[in-house]
Amino acid sequence: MAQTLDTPAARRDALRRMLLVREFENRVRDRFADNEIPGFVHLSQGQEAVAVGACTALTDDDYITSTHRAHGHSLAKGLEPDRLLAELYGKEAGYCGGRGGSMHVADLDNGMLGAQPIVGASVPLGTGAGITAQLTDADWVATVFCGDGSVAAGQVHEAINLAATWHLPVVFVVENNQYSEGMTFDEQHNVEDLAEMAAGYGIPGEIVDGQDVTAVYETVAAARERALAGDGPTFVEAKTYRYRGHFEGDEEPYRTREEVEEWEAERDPIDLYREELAAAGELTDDQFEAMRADVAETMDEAVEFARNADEPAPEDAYDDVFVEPAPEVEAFRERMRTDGGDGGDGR
Ligand SMILES: Cc1ncc(C[n+]2csc(CCOP(=O)(O)OP(=O)(O)O)c2C)c(N)n1
Repeated sequence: MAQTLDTPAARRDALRRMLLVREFENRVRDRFADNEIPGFVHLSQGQEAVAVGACTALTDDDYITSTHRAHGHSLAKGLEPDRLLAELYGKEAGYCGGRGGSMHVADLDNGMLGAQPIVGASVPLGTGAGITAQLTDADWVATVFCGDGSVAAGQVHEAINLAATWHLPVVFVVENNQYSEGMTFDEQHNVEDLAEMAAGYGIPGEIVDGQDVTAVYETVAAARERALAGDGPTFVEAKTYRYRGHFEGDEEPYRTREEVEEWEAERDPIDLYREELAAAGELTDDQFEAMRADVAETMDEAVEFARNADEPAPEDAYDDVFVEPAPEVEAFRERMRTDGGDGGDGR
């Protein structure tokens, strides 16, 4: 069963999940600045309503694929903050045993097929999942998260075109946060709305306010129904904004501080939803403060967990790098050898 936003409790829960993403990334920002977290981190603060709105429309059986900016999607899909943070710390208790870090986290148990640091790579991965769903008559869909910059990559068009032509059960959610690394949207695209491109694939293109969790939820829920009904994919463009630099340490020469502050003051997805619930009489100040304290406590515990978790053992470095070929693969190779082919091993 998908979650909903149909009751006051469900709506408060969505607000809490947005707060959790925000606070998770506050901790990542600070701990990374203190050199506790290795590698690179890309924060999605400002974009919480897209992750939470979209994943609220999904069931536990649905799959998502994600990008280098994956913390929000992961938490919204159900990954626990302590094990996700442990992954960023490179610890054995992390979802990938500490081998993936922020940009490669995956957890099949929660339907998270993986963060993809190669720009655009989340899209063919999601289309591939859609092929699996179609071939197995599954009752789940694949939801792809990708950025506006990725839509300039060739593999994205190939994958969306294939999904459209084969009517695969996929929902493409393009998070248009208006920048791709150091480039503005206009420097990279010759259209005003990416959703216009959907016409070229022959699928619906929806534009949604990515700061409005309800709007994202409703749009993705409808796209999911469409996909499940066999009517194929939808291209959803969520207009949003990221508050932090492209990566932590980015000097952001491509935009002004005033622009960032204006979005934070006027279009913050958490403030907007909090105000909406308060106006509807569904959330008091005390309830909100209790929620914030609860999230802070969860994150205090997650930081302690990640800090104190064990490092992976050096002798395990090659674990999970190579897989034993499945019996079908061996049978296929044997057949190729017998038939005079290359056996599938490239020789
Ligand atoms: C194929 C490839 N080219 C370039 C990069 C470097 N790079 C990483 S993220 C990024 C920008 C992506 O922009 P967008 O898709 O809009 O996502 P956002 O960072 O805005 O969330 C670039 C150019 C990369 N990782 N992979």
